[in-house]
Amino acid sequence: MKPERIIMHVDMDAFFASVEELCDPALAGKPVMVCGSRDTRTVVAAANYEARKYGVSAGTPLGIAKVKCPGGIFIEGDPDKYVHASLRMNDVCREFSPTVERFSIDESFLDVTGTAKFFGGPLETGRALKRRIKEQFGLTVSAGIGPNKILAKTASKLEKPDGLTMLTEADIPARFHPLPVDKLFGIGARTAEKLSRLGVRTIGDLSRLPTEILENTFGVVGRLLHEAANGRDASPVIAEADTPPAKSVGNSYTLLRDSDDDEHLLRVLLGLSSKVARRLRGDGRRGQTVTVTIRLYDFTTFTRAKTLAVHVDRDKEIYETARGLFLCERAKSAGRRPVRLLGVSVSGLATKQAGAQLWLLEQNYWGRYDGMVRAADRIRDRYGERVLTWGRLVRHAPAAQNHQMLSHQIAGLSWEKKASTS
Ligand code: DCP
Ligand code: CA
Repeated sequence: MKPERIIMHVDMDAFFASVEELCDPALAGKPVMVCGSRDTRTVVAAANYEARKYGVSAGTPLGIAKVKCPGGIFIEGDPDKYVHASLRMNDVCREFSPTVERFSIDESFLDVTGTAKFFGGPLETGRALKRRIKEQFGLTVSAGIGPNKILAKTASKLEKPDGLTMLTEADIPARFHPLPVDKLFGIGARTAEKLSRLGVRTIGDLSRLPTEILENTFGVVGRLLHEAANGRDASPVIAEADTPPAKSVGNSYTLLRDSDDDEHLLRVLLGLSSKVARRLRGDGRRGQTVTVTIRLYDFTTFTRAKTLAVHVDRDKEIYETARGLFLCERAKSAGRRPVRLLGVSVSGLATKQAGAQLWLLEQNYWGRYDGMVRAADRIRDRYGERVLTWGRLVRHAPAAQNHQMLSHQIAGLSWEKKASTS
């Protein structure tokens, strides 16, 4: 018989807001909310626990948050910084098990069945991981431990923030079943609403509902719901190395305001091309087909693709191709109508070796450029994405608006930070 699994779920507390507090110690103890651009399309993305006392949470519209928490500090989010912090946290998780699945920007599952004994048992492993993250980065996380993903994820929520909770099968009747059904991993608002029409309030109510009723209402998902409500889940933790390689690598960006300014749109395209190129290089892959997506203000969407003669992973080649496709589309169907979203992706992927037939010939031409790109990638790996970028993007960045760029290094996490000089 297989030994019972030991699964840990790690969830950063008030993630974006906590990273901001790390950047600026003056924020400690104050209500902090991270949001999108100050003037458009914005809701609170993360509220620290101090701000939550005023009734603000993720998804609260900015206007309402300002009324509920008038003395609060509102910070424009900086996704690159959070991704950087997230990757560093995941590196720490991998010190505790080789089987780590990144589940979202601030959540990971670890299968510690084989490794927990080295740390003195499941709870000791959780304590050691929390201590390591706290000491190295100054951030708190909540960890949940259980025999499967469902119980581990439920456990991590029970004592937030800075929690460490274990749910075993024996805890199911007293600690799992009394929870509201929408706390069950995988139940969204619509399923919760359908369940409430069936008279289901708690996870226990769901576990007692005959499977036939669930299957009639939810189809095949019905059986899974029944299993989940009984604390059973056989799904494995899938380590990144076990995930089949993606067929394409892409990034898209919704503009803060719709724009018909092609110069501005091309700068966005350059930023996206650089990101995609960097991800390809990070994966040791190159791609042959570049695709550009243009979504207009009214959600009409155009995609155009071009397949190149060789596989590429350089910012320059991807951007030049994306630029050609973009300008061609602007001259035709997309006209000069305002754009809402731009995307760049590269497909037709091959490993660098397979895609490098022209490698020797190319080396003479690209040698110094590639050396520079490799050095830049290493610097970004260490200090975050924003420390180095194209001059063209810097000149037009919000930095021009009374901001100076400061390089920050806080307890092992380093990045560049905007500081208002006005
Ligand atoms: N996030 C977002 N928009 C949302 C919800 C979340 O941009 N509607 C971002 C900000 C969060 C991060 O994702 O910091 C992680 O989401 P969580 O739901 O885990 O929330 P927090 O980490 O902020 O808080 P908690 O301590 O409850 O986990
Ligand atoms: Ca979180």
